[in-house]
Amino acid sequence: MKLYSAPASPFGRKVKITSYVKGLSGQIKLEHADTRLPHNRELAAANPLSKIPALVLADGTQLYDSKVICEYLDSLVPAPALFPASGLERYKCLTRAALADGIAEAALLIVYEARYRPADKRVAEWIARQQAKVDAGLAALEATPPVWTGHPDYSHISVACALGYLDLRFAGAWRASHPKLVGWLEKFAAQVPAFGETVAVG
Ligand SMILES: N[C@@H](CCC(=O)N[C@@H](CS)C(=O)NCC(=O)O)C(=O)O
Repeated sequence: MKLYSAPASPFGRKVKITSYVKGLSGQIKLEHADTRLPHNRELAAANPLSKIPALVLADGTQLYDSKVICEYLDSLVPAPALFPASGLERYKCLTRAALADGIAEAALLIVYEARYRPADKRVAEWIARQQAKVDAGLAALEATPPVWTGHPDYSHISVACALGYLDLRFAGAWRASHPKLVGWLEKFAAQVPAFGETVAVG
């Protein structure tokens, strides 16, 4: 399997951590994909949306986005199960993961506003709108942090990667006002070495 990703991607990091937790990292060849290139043909061949992460299987099957890839990897090996199989527990897990992805997506849009739009064309109201989503998402997680059972599930991996992205791109400013989440992330990092092994720098 080939995984198109980049070190800073919070969504690619979800897939990498999932592959470690499932014992599948040795079966995945990492392909660095530069999403800043206007025409990255190799990435476009793996995902017509030219987004990372994208997984290409041995038979050429393309899988994206991060949730689909994580669920696929989870299906390959029975334990540890990262997605509750059914019932409300499954949908609570998926919703928490969607909240975490939403935080990462809003943060990414703020980063892209600065990266792709000239300073005089940036829209402060748009940035504030995305920041409000990040803040509200963090507030919801701080109010009811994920219960830590000692075993990560898919939503835990998603929350950790969203927080990791805020550390990377916003100098961890979230930490001062979210003490419960800080404590939760410390426990996660201690139990899931792949989190530390996938930290991006710069
Ligand atoms: N919902 C997607 C989001 C993927 C995403 O937005 N990835 C970013 C990098 S972190 C990307 O590829 N951006 C390039 C672009 O939007 O052109 C997922 O979960 O995989």
